[in-house]
Amino acid sequence: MILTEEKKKYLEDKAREIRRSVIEMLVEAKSGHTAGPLGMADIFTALYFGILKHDVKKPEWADRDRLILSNGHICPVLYATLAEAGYLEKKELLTLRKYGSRLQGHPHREFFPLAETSSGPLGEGLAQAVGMALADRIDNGKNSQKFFYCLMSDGELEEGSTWEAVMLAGKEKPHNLIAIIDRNNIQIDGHTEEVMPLEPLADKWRAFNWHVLEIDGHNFEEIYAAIGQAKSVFNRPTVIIAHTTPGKGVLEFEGKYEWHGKPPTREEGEKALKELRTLNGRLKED
Ligand SMILES: Cc1ncc(C[n+]2csc(CCOP(=O)(O)OP(=O)(O)O)c2C)c(N)n1
Ligand SMILES: [Mg+2]
Repeated sequence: MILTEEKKKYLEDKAREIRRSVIEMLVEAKSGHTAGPLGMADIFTALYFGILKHDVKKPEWADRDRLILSNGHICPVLYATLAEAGYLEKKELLTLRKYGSRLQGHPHREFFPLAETSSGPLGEGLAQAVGMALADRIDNGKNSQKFFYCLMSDGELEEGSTWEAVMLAGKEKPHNLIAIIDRNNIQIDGHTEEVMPLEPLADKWRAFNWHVLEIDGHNFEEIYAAIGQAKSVFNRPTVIIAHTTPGKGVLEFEGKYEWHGKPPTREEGEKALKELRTLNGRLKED
């Protein structure tokens, strides 16, 4: 996977569009989460526009890579990315959280099969991903062509069930499992290190026999390099601790846990959309 300057600019533009969609959806829904979706937009962009093996014409392709979203509340970024990639019409995004919409506030696989799992209750996704990777080992053995990416948050590392899954994967060592943690240091009502300290986080995963990488989750070069490294390790699962800024891209929202579960008002949204036109220093005309 090579990241050229041209591809980097392409990803930056996509990420900006995705952030804009997230804002528009949340304003329209009048409820939902702002910090996590904006903070993870670069990683979702890199995954869907450069890393994941997927095909918009064959969403159910058996050999597609699987993205398991454990922290379901950040699903606006999943929906916006899928729309950007052509899986759904952008206008459908504006039905987020509306009665009868398949775009629920937490993904529901029964209504929306593009989500590989239903999520919302935290601390479950890694166990599901480990199970999927081990089932794939039974089905395909060494011939497996796919990777399982589990996206999870730092807040849900405060759940005991997560560590059971970490322990099982440390034992069974599915090499095609890659966990990516949104290490944004916030959870619902405070900073993780105040609510329930997680550090030394990398050491904890290492102690459970995982291959551990730490990156800046807004740097496409680092995201690409980490995934490349993860794929080249054949005897263990990898965790990528991605340091991110919650609310990334809109100064007013950045770094504040208060934006964990609150949507922008229409006024705040309009201001944010203007600001996002100039993200990465390159003006984008509406
Ligand atoms: C099992 C469970 N307990 C509690 C909640 C309520 N809850 C929703 S989001 C959240 C905060 C989790 O922290 P994190 O995912 O890191 O938040 P973010 O960084 O996205 O703001 C909590 C406690 C939940 N969804 N599931
Ligand atoms: Mg968090």
